[in-house]
Amino acid sequence: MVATVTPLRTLDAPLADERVVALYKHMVLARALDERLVHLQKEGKLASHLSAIGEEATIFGGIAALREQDWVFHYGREAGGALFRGMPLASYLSHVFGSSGDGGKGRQMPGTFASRAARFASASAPIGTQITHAVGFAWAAKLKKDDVVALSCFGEGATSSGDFHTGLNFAGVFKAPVVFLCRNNGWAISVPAERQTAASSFWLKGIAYGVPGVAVDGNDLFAVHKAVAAAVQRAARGEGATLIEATTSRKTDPVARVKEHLEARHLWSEKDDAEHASRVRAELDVALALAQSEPLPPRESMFDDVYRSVPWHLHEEREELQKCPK
Ligand SMILES: Cc1ncc(C[n+]2csc(CCOP(=O)(O)OP(=O)(O)O)c2C)c(N)n1
Repeated sequence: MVATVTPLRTLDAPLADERVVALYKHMVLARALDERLVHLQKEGKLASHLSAIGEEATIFGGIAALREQDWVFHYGREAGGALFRGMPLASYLSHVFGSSGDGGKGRQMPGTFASRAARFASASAPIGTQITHAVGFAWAAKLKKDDVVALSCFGEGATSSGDFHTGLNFAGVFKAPVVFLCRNNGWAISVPAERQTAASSFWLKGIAYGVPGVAVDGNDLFAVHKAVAAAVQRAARGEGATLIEATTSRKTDPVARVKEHLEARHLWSEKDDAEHASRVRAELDVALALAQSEPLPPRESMFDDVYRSVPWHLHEEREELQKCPK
């Protein structure tokens, strides 16, 4: 578990008071939500859960640096950032439990949600696919002359995928307005970062593609924000993509660091913290109970949305399914 608190390195460039307080409140919500979902997964009530515990500074710093019109191509750990950008908690939880309230009709792996409200594109389970998705989206926006930047979030393990190379090469050649945010937490399940590459770091992998690389302390909310905001501005000016490597370490709690920072700015107190924590607990109690009591989508809905006119053999299968006991 995360424990130590070390000072942030970018106190010289803080965000506006209300913005940091709002970010902190959402980081606390994300942490509490993660802790609850990890427990539910261990109890067998959830198929899987991609937790962001200890990695909130990279996720929130990156996502908060976007402009309203920008889109996120996420990995699955960025749910807290989606809530911060306006995805309703109820929609996220319906997705997680695959219930009838889920916009994806319960078909996607928990965590691979989409949200138009938050401008989050649907994620896919294969590692790295959100890199090429983001580049294609950004390239299309450029062709249409839309002022939109795509943020692609992935772990260092994804840099060994074919999509990483294809995506960075294309973005480099065509100057697609995309920001690659690589969260280096040292591990891809059981594979250590040094087995992903013989290079000395991940940020420098951009250089060969003509994509500048930036290294940042991934446990520092403001440092990540600053790096991503600069990359977004660069992309929006038509100068192309940036690869940011944000190194996270579970030894430094990014949420506690922001709390300490807020206290130093006299924007937050222990009393505020206790009150916020109890509000979050109550909100999660209600939302989790509601999501778990929702019915599942009707079984026969699995035949919907794929074909404009459903072929005869799927009609037959649907009828057969309906005759089976539920
Ligand atoms: C193409 C592909 N290979 C393997 C997997 C299995 N898998 C799921 S998560 C994961 C590790 C990803 O590590 P990283 O990209 O570093 O992100 P992290 O989970 O550490 O945040 C792997 C190998 C997968 N989903 N897709």
